[in-house]
Amino acid sequence: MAKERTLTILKPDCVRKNLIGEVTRRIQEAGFSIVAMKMTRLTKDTAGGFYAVHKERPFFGELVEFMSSGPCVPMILEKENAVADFRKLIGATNPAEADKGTIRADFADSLGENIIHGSDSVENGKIEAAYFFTESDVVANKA
Ligand code: 3AN
Repeated sequence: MAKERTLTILKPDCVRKNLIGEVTRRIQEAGFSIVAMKMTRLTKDTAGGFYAVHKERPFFGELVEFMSSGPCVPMILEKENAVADFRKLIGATNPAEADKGTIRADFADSLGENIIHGSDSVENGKIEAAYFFTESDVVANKA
């Protein structure tokens, strides 16, 4: 199977709870390679653009507030079947419905503040990665 890339964000609640290390450890233990990573803070505009598909939803304002409320840690991850395997590792959007042992089941407080993002397709992963990284930020490209 060919290698795939997915975009994750350790969200502001993950950073506030001092869980960057633990969540990153789980990601690496599950076989994902980190090929780009940084700590940054989204503006309301950038957060709104990132979640533009949810613009009409009632929770959009809350989501933008939360995602711009503090630093976050985006990463590009690489692995075979990365998109689906990563969604499995993080668990359902609502932590109350997430399988036992998933990152969201173990660490997230609520549907709105659910610790971590994972792309839902390779195509969206590329679009999302462009919010944070240029191709030259990806270590695999630097021989
Ligand atoms: P996922 O991040 O699991 O792909 P999406 O794309 O459906 O989930 O939702 C994007 C983000 O919007 C979620 N991570 C969550 O924080 C937030 N969200 C989704 N649904 C709700 C909701 N009903 N109320 C509050 N926040 C929500």
